[in-house]
Amino acid sequence: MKTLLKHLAAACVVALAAGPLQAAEKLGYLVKQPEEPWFQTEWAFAEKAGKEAGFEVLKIAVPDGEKTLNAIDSLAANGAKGFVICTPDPKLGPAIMAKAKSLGLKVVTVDDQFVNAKGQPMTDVPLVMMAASKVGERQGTELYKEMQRRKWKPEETAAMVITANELDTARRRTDGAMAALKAAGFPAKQIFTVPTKSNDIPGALDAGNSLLVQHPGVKNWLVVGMNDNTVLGGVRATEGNGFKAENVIGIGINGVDAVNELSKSKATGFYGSLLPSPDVHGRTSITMLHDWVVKGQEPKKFVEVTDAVLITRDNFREELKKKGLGS
Ligand code: FCA
Repeated sequence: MKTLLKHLAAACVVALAAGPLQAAEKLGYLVKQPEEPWFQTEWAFAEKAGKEAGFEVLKIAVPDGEKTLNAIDSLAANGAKGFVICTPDPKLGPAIMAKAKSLGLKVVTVDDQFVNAKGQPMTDVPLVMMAASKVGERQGTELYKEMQRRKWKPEETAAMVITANELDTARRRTDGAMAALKAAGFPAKQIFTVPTKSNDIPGALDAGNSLLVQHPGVKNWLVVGMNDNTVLGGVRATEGNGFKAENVIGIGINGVDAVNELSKSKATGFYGSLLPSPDVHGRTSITMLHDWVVKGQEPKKFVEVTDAVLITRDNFREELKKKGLGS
């Protein structure tokens, strides 16, 4: 009898120990703009990583601060131990961290870095992001190259730069593009900036329109912005103001958000896009979080994802496929 009880007790201990290990870990993945293929790609690759390693990814759209804080509550109520987030507003950083801490959730940021009340980057929170300045510089270099290929005269050409300077990654990209244009020899006085009110096509279209009316007499336009939608908005503005595709060169950033445009039967002023690695962002950020939650392995504070490839109408299907992003 005694031995039987001993065995039973031992079995209970084993079952108890095994219990929590059997339940698949739940981790959140919160993104500010789920309508962008960029974020859909991050989600898809985070889910893939989850399937492979046996955890569940709870995908939540967080377009504003209220939805973000509610999402964190509901993650905790559902037993999640942490989340990856691309915040709708970097200034929400302290509120997000306070809430996560109070609920015992771990946080990894992706793409957009949190800032504190003084506007300084919260470098203590792990971050996975693209090499923003480098990608921006590449955008400027490629624009200049294409302009030369078309034999445009610099004095007949201007650059429309649609900015979103409150977002650090955006500011670094457009600053990088302007620096590269100037370094290549593009006249600084023909580079014009305009801020966008929202990081989408309608916002950038408005910004582009207001810039164009201020600079009549320009024959050719280069269009710079922090991502594909911003550049698409700028290109739409040139179209609305009577510019033909051959007089406009727009190069976006994200790549996956440019597929519809590059698939159009006729070329537009949107010449191409720099495609970084949304797949790597999704997989790396969620894996760092998972290792932290499950193995107690502290993530690196900063992971920069480099290398971007220029996709155009000529090569986009092939290049997307190479990265496992083709349809
Ligand atoms: C920011 C932009 C996105 C994407 C991401 C990497 O969050 O808004 O479009 O470029 O950085």
